[in-house]
Amino acid sequence: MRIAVLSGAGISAESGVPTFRDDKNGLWARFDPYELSSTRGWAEHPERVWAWYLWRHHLVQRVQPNDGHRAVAAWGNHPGVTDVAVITQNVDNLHERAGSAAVHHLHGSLFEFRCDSCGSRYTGPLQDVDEPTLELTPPVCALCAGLIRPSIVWFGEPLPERPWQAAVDAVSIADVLVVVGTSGLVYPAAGLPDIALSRGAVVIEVNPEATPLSGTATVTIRESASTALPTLLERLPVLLGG
Ligand code: BV8
Repeated sequence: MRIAVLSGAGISAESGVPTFRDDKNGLWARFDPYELSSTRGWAEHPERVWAWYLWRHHLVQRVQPNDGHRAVAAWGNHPGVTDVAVITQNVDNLHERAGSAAVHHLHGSLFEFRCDSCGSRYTGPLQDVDEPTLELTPPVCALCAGLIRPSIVWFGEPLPERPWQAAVDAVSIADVLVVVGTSGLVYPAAGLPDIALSRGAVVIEVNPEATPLSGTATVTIRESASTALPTLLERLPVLLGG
């Protein structure tokens, strides 16, 4: 059985990583996250955007993967499972730290940085933030003096070709697609389950809340990721009415 997983911020919520909309951290609560993670937000307030990402970079390093991430990483050893492809909208590295090998980051990563002008990868020093700071000056590129930015896909930016194609390929051959912890509002990622459904693959949604996918998913499990995922494969026969 080939499994594909599409995860969103909800799978990391139980690790203590605020979801995209629910980050009530005082400093940025008054800013619209869609504004902060957009090309316009970066153009207008690079110091504010840089400080927000560095704070999130700091937070993720101090939390651990949870039972949901670990369950997904263990599915590759499950009898009958021949392949597990992890597609994530998240910019944290918790799937990797839980042991998942092939993780396709559709929206980039908090741990990769590049020059906003010449695109060259940045591996230089970062300010170490222990407290949330509202503004920090981004480093400058040694090659062209452009601003260093996180290698994250902002609203209005195209998704990176390789992870996107890998995601489309994975949902095009999967027998089961598990969609976990995403509100299913952000495109083109939110269109991936439709590809699986159009082929007759089983699509299982794991989310305590209803989403636009709930009406079309084969099975909807109203549970948290760390509750549902560890026993999901064992429950498949019952879930699918076998
Ligand atoms: C693009 C990085 C084109 C930033 C993010 C139609 C087609 C194509 C594009 C569009 C379209 N319509 C509109 C667009 C534009 C836009 C878009 O989709 N807008 C939305 C708002 C309508 N899309 C784009 O701009 C994309 N680019 O299309 O480019 C293009 C082509 C060529 C040339 C130029 C341009 C780029 C989108 C990527 C944006 N970047 N992330 C960052 O993270 O800082 S998206 C960001 O928001 C997250 O990654 C996440 O994917 C999304 C939503 O965040 P959250 O709500 O926090 O998380 P999530 O949605 O996952 O919801 C949490 C869920 O978890 C909830 O349902 C909750 O119930 C559940 N949950 C909570 N706890 C648990 C749980 N579940 C399980 N267990 C729990 N314990």
